[in-house]
Amino acid sequence: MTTTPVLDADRDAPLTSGAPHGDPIVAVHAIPYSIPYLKPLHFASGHIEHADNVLVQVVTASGLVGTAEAPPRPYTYGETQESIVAVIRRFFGPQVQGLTVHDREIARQRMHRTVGNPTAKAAVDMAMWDAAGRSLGMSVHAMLGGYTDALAVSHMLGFDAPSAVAEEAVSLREQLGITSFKIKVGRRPITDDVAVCRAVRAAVGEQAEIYIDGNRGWSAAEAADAVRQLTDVGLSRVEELCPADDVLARRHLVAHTPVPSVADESASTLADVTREILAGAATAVSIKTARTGFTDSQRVAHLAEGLGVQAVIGNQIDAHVGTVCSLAFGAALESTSRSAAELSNYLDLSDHLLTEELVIRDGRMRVPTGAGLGVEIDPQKLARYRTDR
Ligand code: MUC
Ligand code: MG
Repeated sequence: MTTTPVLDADRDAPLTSGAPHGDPIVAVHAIPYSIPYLKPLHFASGHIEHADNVLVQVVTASGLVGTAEAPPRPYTYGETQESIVAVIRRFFGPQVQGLTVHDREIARQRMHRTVGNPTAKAAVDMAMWDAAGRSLGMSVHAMLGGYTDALAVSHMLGFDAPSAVAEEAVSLREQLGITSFKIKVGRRPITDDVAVCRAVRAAVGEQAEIYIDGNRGWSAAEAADAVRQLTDVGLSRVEELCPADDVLARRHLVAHTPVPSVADESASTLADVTREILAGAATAVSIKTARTGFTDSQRVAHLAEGLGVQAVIGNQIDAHVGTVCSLAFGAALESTSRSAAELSNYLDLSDHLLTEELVIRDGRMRVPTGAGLGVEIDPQKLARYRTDR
């Protein structure tokens, strides 16, 4: 018989770890599900047509359930839906069982002995926070700092023809009041993307915020050319225009770009954020709760504040539960609530797992006020979309 290599999970755990005195975690479920997108999103590093996510549920002895979700992004982190399910079932679930939902630092320390797997770790972490909030009758948003009750929303616009992207932006502004747009770029020739940016600016007017994300699609030289051509479009920032591997050229590009350069996939850990910022390879950072959970997103936000760089709430092409996590975190801190947060791409999904719709009104999303994340999973919807039965 083979034994599951759960690592030596208890070796460094403090003697005071919550269980057995509290309400120990007795199970961690990793449930794969699939919901089609009405409108697929195409970008330089990949495309997405289904939310093939993993719903993670942490269950305690008293029956408390905390929920979060992990979105597989193989082109960004190397994770797949299958790998997320496997690593949670085999490593992370057993490592947190026996802890209470308040033992998040111990859970972090145990999970971090396995390298990589950021969205799997983050989902376990956030499910523990959700359960912790429910056990205290408090919202996660309040536990994280509770700075403001709503965030301005920014929408990511994927690859398409200039007129189609411009129409999408106008319809989001007219229907939901959204006035901040991230345009996906990184195609060749660069003039295709320049034309899209110009069309969106002409359609949404001077007051709207526009910024671009290249998902590493260009070389540093192409990126410099594009930034020059886009001067009159009035970008508020640029993100991952070229690979972090272009070390010196990227540093040169960032130094000569007149707006903040956001590190996204080049800075998915605390160490990466520190290195990218101190190397001059980025001058702002994207925080995605989907990859750093709440526990490490707090660390990234505080690090960014200490380094004096802007922290923006990014979107891992999150479905509904993931969006609520980004919202709860972004609105909890003063630093992350300054900029519009990328919260709205769930709109392109054909359905969701929640009992209630998420709402964007006047370009803003209000944080749910209930305990934990303040949203509930509809069991019938989950039964319909889960792919493991
Ligand atoms: C983004 O901001 O880059 C696309 C790839 C990824 O890892 O996240 C999305 C959005
Ligand atoms: Mg990005």
